[in-house]
Amino acid sequence: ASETSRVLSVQSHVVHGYVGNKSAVFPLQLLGFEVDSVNTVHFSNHTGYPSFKGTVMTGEELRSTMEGLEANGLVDHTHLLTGYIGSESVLAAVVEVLGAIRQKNPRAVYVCDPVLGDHGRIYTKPELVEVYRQVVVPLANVLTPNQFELELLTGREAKTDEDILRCVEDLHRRGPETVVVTSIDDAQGEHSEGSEIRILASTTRPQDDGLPSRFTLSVPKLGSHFTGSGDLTAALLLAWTTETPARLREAVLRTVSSVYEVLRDTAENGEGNERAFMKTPELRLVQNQDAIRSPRLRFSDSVR
Ligand code: PXL
Repeated sequence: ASETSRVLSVQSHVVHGYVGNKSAVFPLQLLGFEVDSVNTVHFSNHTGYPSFKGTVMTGEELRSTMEGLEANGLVDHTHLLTGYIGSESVLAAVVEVLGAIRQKNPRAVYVCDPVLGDHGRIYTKPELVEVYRQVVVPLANVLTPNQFELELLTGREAKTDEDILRCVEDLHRRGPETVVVTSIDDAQGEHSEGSEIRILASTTRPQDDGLPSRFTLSVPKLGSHFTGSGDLTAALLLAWTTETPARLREAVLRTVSSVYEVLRDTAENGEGNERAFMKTPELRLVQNQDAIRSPRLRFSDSVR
């Protein structure tokens, strides 16, 4: 980032492994961003393991933390980034946090990954859907739903390309200038190897590269699902859309290229944890700093 950007990242913390802030903070720092992190949960490991232990922050605790920052003049962020949020009370407090940030800096950018579920299954509290729809979505500048979250946030089906475009239009009308649908699964829920997922990006901001403000790109699906890859994607998208605010295609290609390289290397060289019966390894972020800092651009020829 040219002028130093300061991100407030409100996400999970895990002692072991890389989801939430553990997969967002280090990559953002590598790309030159100052990051203040609020840990909404403090867990031993992610919830995909056979068990986990830890504590969950309340909305009141988040408010109190913000009061501490405000009392010392430390609310001076250029960006807010949020991911998985476990309760309505924390989500309500997040809205207040954004209010406090924008009071100091009306141009502060909110990058919201509206984590609700995937492949037809809700994995947060269902009450959150309405709060995201009515309160959070209109406040976000950049929104990164998957295909299922797109349906939940718009109350429409998003099966065909026509459906998806209608949903994205609907979201633009309600607030976010940039929407990136992070995984369109044309195999409809099949985890079939060798096939592709598509990503659709759309912005209402005029582009200075003369390229369309809406496009899809296809990325090969890797064999397994890696926990934390969505958190990494949202963080990198924040970084690269800040770097090239009027060139969404470049920002998305950089993001997707980095994430692909990290996942490919994790699939190839990562080790699952035998004792925890974990077959999917943790993301290899530390080993892939170059891929994060300067991604070798891939997939340019699959953009439509
Ligand atoms: O990557 C999403 C995520 C965030 N936070 C916690 C998780 C997960 C995914 O499993 O367990 C605590």
